[in-house]
This record gives sequence, structure tokens and C-alpha cells, in this order.
Amino acid sequence: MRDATHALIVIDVQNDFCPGGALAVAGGDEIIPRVNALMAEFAVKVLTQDWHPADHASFAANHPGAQPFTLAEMPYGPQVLWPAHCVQGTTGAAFHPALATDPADLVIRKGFRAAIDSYSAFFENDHRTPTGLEGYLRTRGATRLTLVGLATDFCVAYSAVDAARLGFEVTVLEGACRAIDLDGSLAKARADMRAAGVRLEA
Ligand code: VGL
Ligand code: ZN
Repeated sequence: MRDATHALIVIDVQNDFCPGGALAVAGGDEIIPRVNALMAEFAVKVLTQDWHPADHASFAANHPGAQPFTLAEMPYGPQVLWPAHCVQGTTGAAFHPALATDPADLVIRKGFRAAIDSYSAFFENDHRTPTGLEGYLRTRGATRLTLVGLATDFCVAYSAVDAARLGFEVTVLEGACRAIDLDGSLAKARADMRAAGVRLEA
């Protein structure tokens, strides 16, 4: 057991990000045994859940004529348009059935505002609107964070970079993550994480 200042953040281990899901990440389900084992090691354990309304602005289907995996310009900057995924209340939005959710202290949902996406567990994609996770972790006394989950190059990386900027000591266990890797996004995410001072471990 690690000490009480050390929190585990499990990002988006949901059906839609696993094989067979609407935005499947290759091998997404392979990380689950290790994630479950890690849960027993940490005093503070948080799960995040991507949780979109059906009319969410990140869905290509809500932009007439737009194809998934292309870019759209949003008021807060460029946004990848995704296949509809993690729609609130659907099976796709549920945690993968093999994920041990009972040990978690907190489940934080993100991306629930129709007009703005939220990759990071800390801020929406405008980099300003907080999710509340920072306050939760600080009031629990957490100073060191270990991040695992899906997808390495989007929600894990954005969360890790934000956490490092907020002053947490951040480690990403890449072996307990899987990536989408869209147009070099994994290489960029790894460089961004390193530049922000995030430790990348296997
Ligand atoms: C994610 C794309 C869209 C993720 C969420 O969890 O990495 N990626 N929504
Ligand atoms: Zn999403």
C-alpha cells in the first residue's frame, strides 16, 4: 500500500473505448487486470467517465456533412470530431464490466456540457472550466498522482499535463494505457507530457 498522499486516477475504462465499442481503442480491455490490481495499492482511487449528451458538439453526426476523425473549429479552438460515443445512460458509456469499480472513492463525469468537450479530468477543453477534481484531490491530501486508462493520447495525456501544471507530481503508467494514435497524436502526447514534467513509466 502506498501512502495517503498518492492517488490513482483511472481514465475512461468504458465499453465504447474497448473493442466492439463506438470509439474502440485497440487493446483497450487488455489493461483491465493491471488496473484492477493497482486499485488495491492506493489510498485514494478515482475513476473518470466520459459522459456526453446525444447532441454533443464533439460528435461528427452533429455537424452536417462532417466525417469522424476530421477537425472542426470551435470557439475554444480546434476539436477532433468523433463518432458518437459514451452517450449518457447507454451501455457504451458504462464502465467495462471487468473493471473493478467498487473500490473507487469517486467517479467524476466529464463532457456533459453539449457545447464543449472535456478530455482532461481537470478542465474542459477551454482549459478554464474546472471539473472539481483538483479540489477533491487537494482536500483528500493527494499530492502525487498515477494515471492509467484510455486513451493515452487524448484523455490520459490531457489529464496528466493539466495535473502537472496544477503542481501535482504525475506518473503515467503507459503499460496500463492504450492509445488511439490519430495522425501522430501519440508521439505528440508523449512529448507534451514529458515537456510538462510528467514521468512516463512502463
Ligand atoms: C476520449 C476522445 C473522445 C478519451 C474521450 O477518453 O481519450 N477520446 N472522448
Ligand atoms: Zn468523449
